[in-house]
Amino acid sequence: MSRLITRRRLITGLGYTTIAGAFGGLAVSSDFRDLVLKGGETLAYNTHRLVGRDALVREYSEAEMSPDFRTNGNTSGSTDEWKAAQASGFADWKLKVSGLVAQPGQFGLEALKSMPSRTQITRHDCVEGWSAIGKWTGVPLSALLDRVRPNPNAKYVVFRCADRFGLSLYYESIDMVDAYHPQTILAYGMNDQDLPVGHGAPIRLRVERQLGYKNAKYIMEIELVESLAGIGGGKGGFWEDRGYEWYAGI
Ligand SMILES: Nc1nc2c(c(=O)[nH]1)N[C@H]1C(S)=C(S)[C@@H](COP(=O)(O)O)O[C@H]1N2
Ligand SMILES: [Mo]
Repeated sequence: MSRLITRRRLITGLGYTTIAGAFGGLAVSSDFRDLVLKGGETLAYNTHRLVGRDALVREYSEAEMSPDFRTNGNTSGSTDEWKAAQASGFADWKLKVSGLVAQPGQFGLEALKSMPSRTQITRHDCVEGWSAIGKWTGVPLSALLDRVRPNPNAKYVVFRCADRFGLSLYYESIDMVDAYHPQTILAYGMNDQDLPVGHGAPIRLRVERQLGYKNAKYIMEIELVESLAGIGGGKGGFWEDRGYEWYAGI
């Protein structure tokens, strides 16, 4: 088991830090890049499931929190629906939950806040090479799923967001193992405040065993599906459809 972990660390480090950095300045064949990144993807995925479906990532102390947690990607929602909700302080915003569930529903912020909550101080790692430690408060996704009761054939949770790149709204997906992981939360708070607009208000995903781009901001709808084939370009996320790996394990 320890050899597995060591290899995982090695390859993860190579895949996301050294190699990613080297790509900035070097022309490396895309076949080689795919080999390294896909190798890391498979290994991290298998390790997270073999070593422990519920293995927790490290949590930090208040003293270790980053004084500045930068924003990245879009820093605001852009749909009319999101803008109208923001204008009302998200008082009339509702998260829709649909797809392969026994009890589809809509949940306002107060409803989400009345469910069990979890606060965690974790490190966010962006594929572009920066990290920051922040405190997140939200409802465990497992608690919300318990309310809507996924059908046995539900295999992925898809997140649909309110911000666009070009014509496409941002979207992401995770599997049921990460969906029920204890540190996977829909965060409505950051660093003891309401989640700021730049960081994804009113709610964003924290899926702590994966890289930054999996942590969808500006979530409007959650859909449970059996296959990712019908979502966007079929690879399970906005960046995945543009070449990033779907399982972005850290
Ligand atoms: N909806 C949405 N979610 C998103 C993004 C985005 O542009 N739109 N960017 C991703 C990327 S690449 C990162 S690193 C983090 C940035 O989160 P932050 O703005 O809170 O730092 O959000 C991720 N989730
Ligand atoms: Mo990122």
